[in-house]
Amino acid sequence: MLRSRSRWIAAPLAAAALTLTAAGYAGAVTSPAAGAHTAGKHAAASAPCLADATTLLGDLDGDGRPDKISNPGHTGTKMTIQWGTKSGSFGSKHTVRSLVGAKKGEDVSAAVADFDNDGTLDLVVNVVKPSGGDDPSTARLAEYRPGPLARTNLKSPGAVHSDIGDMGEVRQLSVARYNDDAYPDLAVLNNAGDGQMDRDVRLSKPGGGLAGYDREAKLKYGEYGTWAEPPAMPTDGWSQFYKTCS
Ligand SMILES: [Ca+2]
Ligand SMILES: [Ca+2]
Repeated sequence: MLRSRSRWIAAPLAAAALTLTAAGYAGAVTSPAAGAHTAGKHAAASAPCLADATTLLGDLDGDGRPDKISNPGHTGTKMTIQWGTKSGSFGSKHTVRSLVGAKKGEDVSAAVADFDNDGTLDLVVNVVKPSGGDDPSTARLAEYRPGPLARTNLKSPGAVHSDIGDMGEVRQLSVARYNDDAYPDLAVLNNAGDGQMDRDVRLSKPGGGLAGYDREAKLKYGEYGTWAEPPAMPTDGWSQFYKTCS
């Protein structure tokens, strides 16, 4: 509890720091309870912003420095991360696929946003080996990982199982804005088997974080299609929640 409370306190400070530093580097601002938890060396980060439509700059590992998250095509399947450096530049590209330890033949889908709106970006990740047949595979790994995430493997001590990969084969993940609150929602392109492809959704919970499967939400915001004509996935999720970097 202490950890989450201190992060809630840190968020407004991060927002204030953004207005003070045009460069968006808030290294001097530290959490008031920084010494109380393991993130003591971490500074509060500035708010995430969009470098372009498929590139988000925001703190993913909690060191207070913006990291570069690239999501070509908004599909979540080719996402890369470059860690922010002390000088304000970015390190080499790492694929999410390699960071989460995907094996040969497995497909990885990921979505990054501040799903709980605490100022640090979070990750939803699904790893599945496609069945290649009529019956869809289920996920080997499907997790919601609240940031900060470990640089080496994107793990989070607060990770919880996500049910996105329990009933079908996740093909794509995308951030969306379905219900009108401050928290990002998730769109899931799901291979349901036998030629069926649907768009499932996971809505934000009151107070943040993602709820589980909800039939009513799927009927309201989802869509049913086929392998030949899959439902469209949202591509404006990030721009609904993040401004263009100044
Ligand atoms: Ca960082
Ligand atoms: Ca967060």
